[in-house]
Amino acid sequence: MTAPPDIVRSAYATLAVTSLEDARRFWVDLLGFVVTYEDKSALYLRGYDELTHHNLVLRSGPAAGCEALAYRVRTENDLTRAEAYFRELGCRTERCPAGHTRGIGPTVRVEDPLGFTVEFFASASHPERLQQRYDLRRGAEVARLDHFNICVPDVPQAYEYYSGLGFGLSETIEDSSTLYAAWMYRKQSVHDVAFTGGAGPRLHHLGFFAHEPHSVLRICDIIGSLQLEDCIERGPGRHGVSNAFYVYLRDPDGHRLEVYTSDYYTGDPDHPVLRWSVKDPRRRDFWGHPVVESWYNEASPVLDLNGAVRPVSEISQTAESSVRVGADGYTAPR
Ligand code: 4SX
Ligand code: FE2
Repeated sequence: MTAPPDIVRSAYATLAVTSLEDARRFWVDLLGFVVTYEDKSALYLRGYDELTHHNLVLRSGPAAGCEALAYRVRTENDLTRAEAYFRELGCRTERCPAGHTRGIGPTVRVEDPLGFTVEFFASASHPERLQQRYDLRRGAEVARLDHFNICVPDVPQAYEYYSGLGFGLSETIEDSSTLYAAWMYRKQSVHDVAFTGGAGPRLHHLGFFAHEPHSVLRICDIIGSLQLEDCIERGPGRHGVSNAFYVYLRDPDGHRLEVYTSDYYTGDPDHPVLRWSVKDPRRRDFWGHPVVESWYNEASPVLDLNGAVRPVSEISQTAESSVRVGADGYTAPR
């Protein structure tokens, strides 16, 4: 078996949106993302701490969907390794020259075994450093992309596949017979990718890091003042898993993002896994607040390498949302 590429971190995602104008109003004007570059067909956005070209590409398309999830790899050699690794798994791969994705070096793009379109890159251009431009910060004051959360019909299969890619496991939700959800990392944080059991492949959300709980509360207040409260889906609250302080928002196409702060370091080689019982009402909200049904059920379609919508497979294990008892409607009281 070919060695997997050395993945550094989750770096950016490309989403197809049906109105670039509406998307710009939401992501730039409201949330305060920084525009690295824009033209008629796409927006390249980053957080205030990001030192590469972008964390998010919004591309105008006929239907909303997730075009790609991108991981940075350590060297150009890892691109060759990625190509060999995914070919050996029987996956469709393609190599694109530098600039095919604006601001990014050569890429290897694959349709991964879970059905997601994944882009690997080893180099990117560096825009102006805005970390200490406090005068520019607006909206949610997002610092950088932190993670992808994906819907998969079979969580153990996703866990096995990402273990093979060298990801570590930080936390789970489980019981004696079922792995309902798992959080996995390459960088030294709780996750770069997490799995939500459900029809898939679909993108559940993009997680963006902010420095302060205040940023999470502030964006909620701004949204309330503008009477845009429909775009707040869940929270704000404190997660059990990851300990993050969070809120979930939906963009005009229904793409979900999370703005969150305060997870923790996982870089020690013997980092212990935290396993939450599916019956613990604090696992998804540490204060026991309900998780809305839409959060479990709705997600973005995934596009293949040709830009066509991928068919989804129904969940093939017990759904976490069917474990139905207790304070949040989904969990058992102790
Ligand atoms: O809902 S959970 O508390 O399990 C959770 C969801 C924890 C961390 C995350 O980033 C997330 O999206
Ligand atoms: Fe998340």
